[in-house]
Amino acid sequence: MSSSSAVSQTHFDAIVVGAGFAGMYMLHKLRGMGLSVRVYERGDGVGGTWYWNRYPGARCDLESMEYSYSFDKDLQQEWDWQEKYGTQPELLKYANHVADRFDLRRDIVFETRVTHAHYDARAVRWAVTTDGGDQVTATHLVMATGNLSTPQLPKIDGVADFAGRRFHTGDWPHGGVDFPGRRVGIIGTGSSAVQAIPKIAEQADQLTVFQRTANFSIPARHGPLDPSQREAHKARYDEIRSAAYETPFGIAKYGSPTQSAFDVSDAERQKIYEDAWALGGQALLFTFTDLLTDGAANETAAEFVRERIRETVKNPAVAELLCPKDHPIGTKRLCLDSFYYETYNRNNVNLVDVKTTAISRIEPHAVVVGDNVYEIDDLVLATGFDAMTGAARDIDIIGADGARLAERWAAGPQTYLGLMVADFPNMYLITGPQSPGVKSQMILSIEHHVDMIAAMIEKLRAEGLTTVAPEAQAQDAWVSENNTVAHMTLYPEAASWYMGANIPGKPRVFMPYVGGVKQYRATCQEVIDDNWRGFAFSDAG
Ligand code: N01
Repeated sequence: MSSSSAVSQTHFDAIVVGAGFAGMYMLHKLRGMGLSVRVYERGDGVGGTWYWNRYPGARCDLESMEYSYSFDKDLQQEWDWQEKYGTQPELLKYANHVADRFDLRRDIVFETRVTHAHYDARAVRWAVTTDGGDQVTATHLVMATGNLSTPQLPKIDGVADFAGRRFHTGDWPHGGVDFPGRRVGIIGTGSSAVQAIPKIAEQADQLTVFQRTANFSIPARHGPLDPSQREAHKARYDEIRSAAYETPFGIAKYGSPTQSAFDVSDAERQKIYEDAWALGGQALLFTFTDLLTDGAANETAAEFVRERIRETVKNPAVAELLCPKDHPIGTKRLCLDSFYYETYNRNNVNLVDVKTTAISRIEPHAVVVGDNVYEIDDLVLATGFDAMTGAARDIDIIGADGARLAERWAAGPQTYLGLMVADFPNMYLITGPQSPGVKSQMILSIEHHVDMIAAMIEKLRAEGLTTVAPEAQAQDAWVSENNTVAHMTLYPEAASWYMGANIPGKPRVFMPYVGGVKQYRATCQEVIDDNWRGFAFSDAG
């Protein structure tokens, strides 16, 4: 296997699609194994999610000391996070630092989208085509395309004809956007909107929020990172990283709860929720064992949060509209905010319910809801993504015997361990559907998958074999296990992007694995120890 990657080169050991945190580490790892690698990235820089989502207030909802790479101890020690939760600029700076430090850019082709990937069984190669006209081949194809990377325009009449400035939070202008003197409308109240709304409200003359589903949001209690805390964390980094793997969500800070919400008295439960609320972040969801499995337990936490909303928002009608009542807390991604509910006490902010009456149409200068016309200058679409499957389905992927990925996944994604798909030899997914990815500390799950992919490639090499793909039976069993685990929880009760419910016509299938990071890793380890049970390694050449 070669290690050079001259521009004219047309065959590679591996092609990686995407230069976010997944693609960057995959490149580094494979290069370290002596493989020739080319990465294609549609942006003009690295960073993935943190490259595209530049809306005001964008920041991670996991603390930076955990939401960061662990694969290189020196990197971990030398980087000093400045804030408790990484801001988008800080996370992007970190991604660029990693790219520089490991000299990654020389193998990344930017501003280039992979359009086709076709497997040639005779040659045991993937033929990859890009919108830049590249036609290259590779033995291995790694989809590091991210789970929330295909922004969705809402299916509303007239959205394309809006004549003012229009922005999607997931594809925000790089130079930033100023809102002083503007009448702004924002559609959506998910995590992106909850972060953007307070910031836009500070600038705009008038901000109208069009809310279809009220979401639960918890104060982040964000602030600068105390250097002494940072150093104390660094001193125990290995221990903390290991502890994270033993938790349900791969977050050391939030270990496994030990008691049911009904093991304690009402007063004790209230006190536990108050402490979690004061701590901020996701802590509230980690207070009791049954919050995501028992409706009555969940309701105790949900009502606690609704009470905080009613306390915060002065207008009782607005407060009630902001109180989520149609899904258990935590079954849609819990939002983290800085002064979200307080923002509705401002005179320049107006909340419009578009659940009772949906948005009828968008006109060149207005959003129309029933008989009401809301005139605006700027339209912000915080309307989310074609999550988990959108990016892979955007590429025409054809595996062995003409199998089309889009057709195979027409009724919902099918994978083995979220890592590979039957009949798509040597094609790997990083944090694909049916893995814990989006239900975990993402970078930890990325590292786990990259290491597993590297181990599969190493095994092929060591044994003189050429292809690996999951067995159909193993894949079916895993899809079924994924569904069984999901239906033991309350998650499927929410019309969430986890269910594909945010995209009209997308199959309603629960996509992430919610058995927890600890269980998932144990399963993967058993598979490996059983000589990669369920994966067929062969000498197809
Ligand atoms: O997208 P979303 P997001 N008419 O899909 C509404 C991660 N993330 O970008 O709920 C009216 O959650 C839609 O309404 P409904 C995080 O994992 C992380 O905010 O479908 N409304 C919803 O309110 C997150 O979960 C961070 O009824 C329409 C909103 O648009 C994921 O990204 C920050 C509509 C979309 O919410 C996605 O978050 C940001 C229509 N026609 C994001 N169509 C952090 O780390 C859609 N909506 C903090």
